[in-house]
Parts: sequence; C-alpha cells; structure tokens
Amino acid sequence: MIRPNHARPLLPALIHPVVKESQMADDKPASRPGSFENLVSDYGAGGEFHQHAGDRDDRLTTAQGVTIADNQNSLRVGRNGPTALEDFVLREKIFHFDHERIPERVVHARGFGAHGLFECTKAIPEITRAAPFQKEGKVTETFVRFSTVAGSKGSMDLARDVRGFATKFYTDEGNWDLVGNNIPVFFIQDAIKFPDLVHAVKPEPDRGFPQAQSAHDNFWDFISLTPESMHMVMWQMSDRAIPKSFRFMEGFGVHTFRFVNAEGKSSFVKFHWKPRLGLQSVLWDEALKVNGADPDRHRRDLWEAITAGDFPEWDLGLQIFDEAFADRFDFDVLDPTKIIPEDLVPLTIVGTLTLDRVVDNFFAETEQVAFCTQNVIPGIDFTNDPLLQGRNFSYLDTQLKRLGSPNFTKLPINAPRGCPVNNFQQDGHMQTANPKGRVNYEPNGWGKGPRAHPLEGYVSYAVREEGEKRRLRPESFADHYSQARQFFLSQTPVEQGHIRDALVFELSKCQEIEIRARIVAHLLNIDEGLAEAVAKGLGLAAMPDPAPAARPTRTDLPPSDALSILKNPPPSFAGRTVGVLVGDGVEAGLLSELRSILAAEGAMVKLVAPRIGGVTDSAGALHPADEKLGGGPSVLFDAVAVLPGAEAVAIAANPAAQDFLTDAHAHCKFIAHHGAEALIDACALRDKMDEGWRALAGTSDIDSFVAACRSLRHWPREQTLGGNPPLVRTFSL
Ligand code: HDE
Repeated sequence: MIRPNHARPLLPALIHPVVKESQMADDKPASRPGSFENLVSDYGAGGEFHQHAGDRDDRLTTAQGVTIADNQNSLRVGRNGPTALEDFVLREKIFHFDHERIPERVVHARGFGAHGLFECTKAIPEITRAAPFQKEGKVTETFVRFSTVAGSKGSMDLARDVRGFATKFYTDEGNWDLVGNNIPVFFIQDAIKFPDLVHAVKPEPDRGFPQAQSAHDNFWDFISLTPESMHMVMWQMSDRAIPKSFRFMEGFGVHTFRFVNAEGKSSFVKFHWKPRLGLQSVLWDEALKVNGADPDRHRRDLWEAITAGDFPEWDLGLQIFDEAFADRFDFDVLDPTKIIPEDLVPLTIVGTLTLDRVVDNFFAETEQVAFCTQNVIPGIDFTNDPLLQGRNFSYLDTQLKRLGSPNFTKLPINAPRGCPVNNFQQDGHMQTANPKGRVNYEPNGWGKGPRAHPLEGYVSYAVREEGEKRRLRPESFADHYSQARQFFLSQTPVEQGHIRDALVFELSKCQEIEIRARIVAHLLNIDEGLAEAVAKGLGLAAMPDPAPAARPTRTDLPPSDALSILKNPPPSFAGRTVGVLVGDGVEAGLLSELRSILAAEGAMVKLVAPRIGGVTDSAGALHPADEKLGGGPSVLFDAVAVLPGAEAVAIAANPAAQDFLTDAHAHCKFIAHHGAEALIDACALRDKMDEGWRALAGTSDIDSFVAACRSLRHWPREQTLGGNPPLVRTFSL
C-alpha cells in the first residue's frame, strides 16, 4: 500500500547506532524478529550511518517489491571476503543505475520545462476550428520547454545561441506541439542541410571542442558557404542570442502554417509569443561571467520566479494572411529564412500563456517530453515549407531513438489529457496500455472498438499539387541579403554595435583568415559600414570583394521597430532584481524603504553581504543574506545598490566588492549608493559617475532610482567605456 505523504523530520526517528566490533557475529540468522535494537549486531564496526523505516515511513524495496533490510552493505562472505553474486539487492540497484541515462537530444539537449495554461482571449472560429481558439476564456493545459541548441545537456545557459521555445498544448482534440525558437527565421531553407549545420556548430569531431559555441572555424566555414543563413546570422549575432532569461524572450513558430476553419476554408498563419515582461538581454561580457557565476542561470530564474508565484506570461500573436497576400509579398512565405514584418501583417493577439507550475521531476517531465512538429490537431495544418516537411519526419524518429520505444506517447508528460486515446496500436517495448479482449483490428465484425469519424476527425487541407519531381530550390528563395539588411537597419546604434562586436568576437576565434574574409564578403552585401567595422575589428589586411549574390540586395525595405529589443522596452521594472551590497550597520530605514518601493514595482531585492548569515542593520535587526559577497556578482542582477554601512572600509578593500561595482558600471547598470565613497574610490569610479548613478538619502531618491531602472540600462555610458563606440549611422550599399 502506498502511504500518503506526511511531514517528515529532517532525520527520521530511527537512526541506527553503529555497534562495536566485539558485538559482530559472522553467522546471524536470516530473519530476525524483535526490535531494531536486537539487530544491531548484524552490522560491522565500519561506522556507517543507517536510517530505518519507522511506523509511518515507506519501506525501501527492490523493484520487485521486496523490503530491503540494509541499504549500506553488500552481501559479503566473511568480514573481508568477496561479495556474493547472489546479492540481488546490490545487482538490481547497480543494474538500474547503469541504465539511468537516455541519449540526450541531438540538438536542444540543454533545456528546462514548466507547466502552464493557455487562455483564449479572442475566439477565432471563423479562421480555424482548432480547439484552443474556439471560445473566449477557454483554458488549455500546456507544457513548455525552453532550450539552447548547440550545447550538451550539461552546458551553460548563457551560450550565444538560439533558444528553443517548444509548447505542447493538451487540447480537447489531441496534442498540438508548437515547436518554435526565440528567433523567427532559421539558418537553412531545406531540411536536407540540417545535419551539416548541426555537425558544423557542434564540437569539432577530431578534438571534441568547443562546447556550446559557434565561435570556431567549422561553424563559420559552413556559414560562409551558405548565403541563405545570412539573415539568421544577423539575429544570432544580436543580443537576441543572449537573453537575460527565458521570461524576457519572444517565441516564434518560424514556418508559415495553415489554419483551416469548420467550412474547410484555409488561411496562412505565423505564430508569435510576446513576453508580458518585455524583451531583455545581457551584454556579452555579462554572459561570459554569468556562465561562471551561475551556469544554471536561466533555469534557476524560471524556477525561482514560478515558485515565488511570479508567473511569467506570454501573449500569443498571430499573423494571419491569405494566398493573395502571399502572392504579392516580396518574399516566399514558405521560405523559413524570411519574416513577414509586423508592419505589413500586424499581430492579432488571441490568448495568453501563463507558466504557473514547476515540474515535480526533471527527468520524467523536462527530459522525457517529446515534441513533434507532426502533432497537429483539426484546424491546424502544414505548408510546403521544405524545412517544416523535413522536421515532420525528424521529430518522431528522434523520439524513438531517445525514449527507446514507440510507446513514448504513453508517458504522462506526452499523453493527451483533454481527450481519450483509442486505437489498435499494441505491444512494443514498455507497453502499458494494451486493450482487453479479442478485437485488435478494424474493420471488425464484433461490433467493438473505436471507429474513424469523417466529420470530426483530422482532415488534411486539400491543396492542389502538381509539378515535376526534382531537387530544386525555387527562385523565390534566392534573395539572401535584403532581410538581413532590414534587420540590421532596424536596430538602435547600440544594438548595431553589439552585432559588430559579436561578429568580431566570433570570427576572432576562427583560425583561418580565409573564413573571416568570406564572412566579411557576405557582410558587404548587407551593410558596407558593418562590413568595414568588422574588417577593422579583425584587422583584416585587405577588404574582400562582396560575395556573389544570386539576387542583388534590396535597399528599399523599411526598418521595422518590432525587430529591435531596445525599441521595445519593458512596461516597468517588474520581474527584475536589484542586488544590494550591504554591510553591518546598514541604515535600517533606507533598506526597508528600498525593499518596499521595489516590492510595489513588482521587483525583488537580493542581499549580498560579507557573510551569508547576514548583517545587522542600524536598528539592530538581522537581515540574512541571499548571497555571500563573491558568490553573488553584480552580473546576476538588473541593477545594484551599494549600502555598506559601518563596514564601508572593509568592503572597499574586498576585491569581490570592487568587481561587483566595477562590473555594474561597465555593464551600464543603474547604481544606487549610500555611504559607499570608499568603494567608489577603490574602483576609481568617482569621476565616471553619470546619470545612471543615484545617491540615496531618502524616499524620493529611491523613487527616482526605481523609475530610472525601468529603462534597464544607462546606455549612454557605453560610449564612455573605452570599447568600440556604437555604430551611429546607417549605411548604404
Ligand atoms: Fe528542431 N529538432 N529541427 N528546429 N527543434 C529537435 O527533436 C530538426 C528546427 C526545435 O524542447 C530534435 O526532440 C530538423 C527549427 C526545438 O524537446 C530533432 C530541423 C526550429 C527543439 C530536431 C530542425 C526548431 C528541437 C532534437 C530542420 C524552430 C527542442 C530533439 C529541418 C522552428 C524541443 C528532439 C524540446 C529539437 C530536428 C529545425 C526548434 C532532432 C531536422 C527551424 C525548440 O528532431
């Protein structure tokens, strides 16, 4: 019988004392009635620690349900003798352990999932008959897994990479998986190139490195010979590829999909997730440091936000358009390296996704969740995007490899929840749902079993297809540069500078000069100024000729504000965190005002102190620290406050405190300070204090600090830091 959970003390009631060697006997009877105390002589004098089940504890058993008597010692012949092969308790335990790992995902191995709800806020039955969109207020259960692409399961969260944003909707009409990314385009146009792309970005096969990085020769060699990737490269080199956390990034279905309504009328659709908290990214130097300070940053952030009840939300926006728009659009809507600017087809917001529950078990849920692009429901259909068509094969195939059985659909995280599952699929590894009775086929004359339903079942949209069977890339896919240029020109000068710096960084890690030059040759087709700046940053000896282009770059595409992060600032400082460096004697009133004003804003405070036990404020109250100084660098926070109190001098001499402040300044963060002159001087920052620095004396100063924090960073400072200045002009070809 499974006992209901009950609160347990940290150590269970029965902790067995270890017996003296003199009490030990070699030949004890196999079963021993009586109290635990009578049994202690079974154990040797090795001093190991035993925990025994009390009346209210579950008993430890083998997988066969046999209660285990001793979980510390294997069965040995004699005191120092060999281990007996018959020890099934040992063998079963080790056998299972040996098989704990399943193959990690070939891409998107590192991920983190959470449960949520999707609520329809605008019904669109006239556009699609898909269940989640039929009625305002309709709620559909979801599971979302965010991921990086290139790194292994144990790689760090802040790699420069695309982020996966995969959502499983457990709808009333079956599971629908929207397996998207945080970037709306992709590197390649045809699925047949995917293995090459992934081989190129993953660790190089001879040396097995670099891990979770695109900054190496193989990746850029491949890219330099794949002009269709140029649009995606602009996004990947932008700050989109180093998001602050999952909560502050967009999601995109990437491909054009089809919606079909109850009358069988079809529309095209592109899916966009818009984070309610706005977009936010880190700086590259921050990413490098966060990877060291907290390699689990993104998963920890999501876990902490959800467990604190600060549930992240995304609005689902749709770009809905018809064949007529597709025909007059400048690019092919089936080409996954192109976007449709929101200015051309604005988003219709139809619902909100709220992530409100962390997983109970990482392996069972996050690891075993199996997304498949082929999982669609009535009302949603595919298009002929050749990347999507290839994905429809790949995902089912990979789940079989990874989860080991076609019965992965029976795992609770993958099983439909909103509707019954009835079919004649049977057997296979780990089958748990074979039907009872004689009938396992259809049609059958027994009058039993599920039957197809032509009216309510899934019907593919009847597209008329014709043409020669050939391997060809249509001309409508041939423009590889125009939207890359449009993306670049849509960025603020600060963001353009980051793209330049990212390209210089990545290419500086390529040892082949030829590869660097080939990329600059492509950049010349995007923006001459960018190409020149990158060539200069690399110290390229001579400017290459522009790469041959199948189509000349269009210079008439208007910039689109929706493509920039900084042109879409967050509505408030909510969801963000201020790291407060405190020492003993910190002024009590100031700290409590800071806490309450930030709480009213929906933001959090984390205290960083010389000792994790905390500090005592000027009124004698103890404040436990969240991080010990050195363990909580300022890169982990959105803004900082330095309130060293009576420990100002000691803190000023502490290198970790100096890094805390120097980095906060270098990363353009807003900095509040009180009594921190010694530290400011130790960091030689007195002359550099700008508008982003706020001296705190009273409540009004705190108000103005928090108001400033809403813009997240004091960008003008970036120009004063001695690095590369932002690109302040837009360039023509
Ligand atoms: Fe994936 N992709 N992909 N992909 N993908 C996988 O499926 C694949 C592509 C995406 O959190 C794999 O279960 C091919 C685009 C996400 O579990 C695999 C092609 C987009 C996830 C696979 C693409 C994505 C994956 C590996 C080119 C954005 C993680 C493990 C034709 C729209 C899902 C797995 C999760 C995972 C194949 C391109 C998104 C091998 C062949 C474009 C978010 O099946």
